[in-house]
Amino acid sequence: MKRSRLYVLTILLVSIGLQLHSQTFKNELILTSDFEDGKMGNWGARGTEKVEVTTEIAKSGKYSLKISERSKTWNGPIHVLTEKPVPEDTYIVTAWIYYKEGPAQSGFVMSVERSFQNEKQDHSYMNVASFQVERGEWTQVSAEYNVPKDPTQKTIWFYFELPYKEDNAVTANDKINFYIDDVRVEKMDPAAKPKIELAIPSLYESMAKWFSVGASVEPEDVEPSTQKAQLMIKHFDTIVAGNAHKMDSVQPKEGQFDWNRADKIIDFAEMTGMRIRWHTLLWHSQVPAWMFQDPKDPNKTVSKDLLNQRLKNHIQTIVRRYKGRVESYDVVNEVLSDNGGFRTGSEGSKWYQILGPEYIENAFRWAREADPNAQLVINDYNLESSVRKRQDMYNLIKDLKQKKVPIDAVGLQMHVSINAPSIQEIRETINLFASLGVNVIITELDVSIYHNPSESKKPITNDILLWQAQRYKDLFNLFKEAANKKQLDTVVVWGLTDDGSWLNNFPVPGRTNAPLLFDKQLKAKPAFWAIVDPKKVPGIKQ
Ligand code: 9MR
Repeated sequence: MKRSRLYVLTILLVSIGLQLHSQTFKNELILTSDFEDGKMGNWGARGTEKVEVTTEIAKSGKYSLKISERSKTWNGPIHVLTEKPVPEDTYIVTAWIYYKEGPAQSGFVMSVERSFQNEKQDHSYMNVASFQVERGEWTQVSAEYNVPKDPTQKTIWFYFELPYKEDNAVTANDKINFYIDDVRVEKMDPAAKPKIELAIPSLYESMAKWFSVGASVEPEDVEPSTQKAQLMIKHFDTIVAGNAHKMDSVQPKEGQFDWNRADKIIDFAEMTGMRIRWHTLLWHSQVPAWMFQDPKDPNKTVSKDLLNQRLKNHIQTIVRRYKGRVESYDVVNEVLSDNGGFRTGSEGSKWYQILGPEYIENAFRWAREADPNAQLVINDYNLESSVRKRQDMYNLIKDLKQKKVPIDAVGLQMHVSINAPSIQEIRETINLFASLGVNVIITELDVSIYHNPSESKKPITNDILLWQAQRYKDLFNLFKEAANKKQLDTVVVWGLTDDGSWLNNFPVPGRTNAPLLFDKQLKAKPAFWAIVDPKKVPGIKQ
C-alpha cells in the first residue's frame, strides 16, 4: 500500500520532535571532590575554623571533609568556583552534608563570595540557596548560581555555612561541626538555559484596560539582554526593587549614599519605559545600624532630634534625586502592629520607640516637600485578613488626612495563600479604603501554595498549580472590578519567577514554594494563563 503524504509528514515531524526531545545537553564538569586521595585539594577555611580530611564518616568511600572549631555562623569550607567569571554562565553545585551532634535539624546555606579588580572594593557575599539537614543523615543539597554581568569581578568562590547571625547572637547550635562529601560542580550547557516564551500574550498588555502590572526585581534580574530582563520587559510595565531601594542598600554609611544598585533598576526602567515604584523610604527592617546609634558612642541610642534629621535627609535626598522619575513611593512600610495600634519598639520599630507616632506624618510631609507630584503610599500586610488591623489602618489614614498629611494611597501587600483570605474580605478591604478617598495599590502580590505558615513541605503537583490558577483568576477578577470602580490602577507581584521568591525556605526552612506567575524555567504557569486566557486552563471557572 502506498503511504499517504500525511503519513510521511507525520513520521518526519515525530522523528524531528523525538530528536529535539532526546537532545542531550553537555554540561562541563568543573570539579569533583570525594576526598578519596586523603587530601583537601583546594578546599580551605573561611576563618579560624579547622577544615581537614577525615575517615570518621563518609558518604561514599572512606573520606570526607570535616569542619570543626567553628565560632561564627559563616565558618565553613570554601573553594574557588571560577577565576575567569563569564557573565551569565550558570554553575550547578551538588554536595552531601552531614552532622552528628547538635539540634535535630539545622539550616545550611550555600553562598558565593566575589572579589573585584578594584582592590579597594570590598568582596561581595551572596546566599545562593538554603537547605534543611537532619542530624545523623547525609543530605544531598544542590544549587544553581548565575554569574552576574559585572566586568570588574575577578574570582568567585562558593562555600557552605549556617544561616547568618550576628556574632553576639551565635549559640552552640550555630557552631556545630559538620562534614561534606562528594561535591560536584558543573557549568551548564548554555543551550540548556531557560528561554522566555516569545509567542505568548503579554501580561501587562492583557491588563492594560484595567491596571498596570508590575513585578519586584533585584538588580541582577534586569541586566539588559538577560532572559529575566526580557521576561520583565515583555510582561510588566511597572517596576519595584525587592531590596535595592531599602535604607541599608541606599545609605549603608551615614551620608554616603550608594546609588549603584538602586540605579540599575531605575536606569533599566527608564530605558524600557516602565513606571517606577519606590519600596521603601522607611521601614523598621533592613535599616543600617548607624541610623539609631549615637554618633559619639554606638552603644548609646541616637537622640530624637538627630534621628529626625537623619530621616528627613534620607527621604529628601532620595525623593529630590528621583523627582519626576519615580512615580510612586512607599513612604512608610508596616507601621502597624499585628496586635493592634502602632508597631512599637517591642515589635522592632525603633522609629516609634525613639520618635513616637509623629514620624509617620513627618515622613509624608518631607516626601511631599521634595516632590509635590509623586504618589505617596502607606504600605502594610494582612489588612484583608485582620479586621482589627484594617480598622487601625482606616483610622490612621483618616487621622492623617484630617491633619492634612499628604497621603495618596494605601498599599495592600497581598501576600496571600491558596485558600485565604476570601475574595469577599479583600473586596471589603478595598471598598473601605476607597471610601476614604485614597487609591488602593496591590503592592506585593503572591499566592503561597501552603494553607498556613507552618504547613510542612509538599510536592508541587499539577492539581495545586490549577488550584492556584483559579485563585489568581479570582483575585484578578476582583482587581478588575476595583479598577472599573476607579479604586485601583496598579497590581505588583512580588518577584518574577518562583525560584526567586522570598517564600522559599520561609517561614519553614527547607520548604519550597511556588507563589508566582512564572516558573524557574521562565515558563508561564497555569496561574498566568488563568488570568490572560482562561480557556487554556482545564476546569477554570470564569
Ligand atoms: O523580598 C524581600 C526579601 O528578598 C528580603 O530578604 C526580605 C527581608 O526582610 O524582604 C522581602 O521583601 C519584603 C518587603 O520588603 C516588605 N513586605 C514583606 C516582603 C517579604 O518579606
